[in-house]
Amino acid sequence: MAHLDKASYIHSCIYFLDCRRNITASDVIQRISSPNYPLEYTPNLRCEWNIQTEAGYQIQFTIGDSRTESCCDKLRMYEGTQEVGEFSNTFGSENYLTANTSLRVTFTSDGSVQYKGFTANIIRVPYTALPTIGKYTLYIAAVPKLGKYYCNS
Ligand SMILES: [Ca+2]
Repeated sequence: MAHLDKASYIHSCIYFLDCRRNITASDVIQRISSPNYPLEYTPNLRCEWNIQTEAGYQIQFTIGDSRTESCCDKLRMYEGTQEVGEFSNTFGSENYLTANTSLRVTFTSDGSVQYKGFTANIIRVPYTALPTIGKYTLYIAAVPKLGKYYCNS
């Protein structure tokens, strides 16, 4: 991966289109990962997974053994327009439960330095109301630290 000629760039453009997927979370675990995992992903990736489940369920997203270039290659998670997680460098074993029925996951890489990337398991779980204190609903945030609570206002 040290040297890229024009042909390699053309190939990565094709890959760019191939790594967008729609997933319906079910009772069976589904696994997603960066292209080639656990071998090096390719440069210039713009991958996206749109995960849905039906009403009455939440999506459980569990990240496995992962490594990316800390500055420039990132796994991000969104609920609607709100970013709920961002990971790079060495990570894994994070567990995120959505507040709603959809989750968008992106993986992006820049033009140089690749590692093995990320892997994650997806399953749906029956919806459980989040705990509340007064008018605040508690969310368990995926970042920056597991087990830390943030309140919406
Ligand atoms: Ca990179």
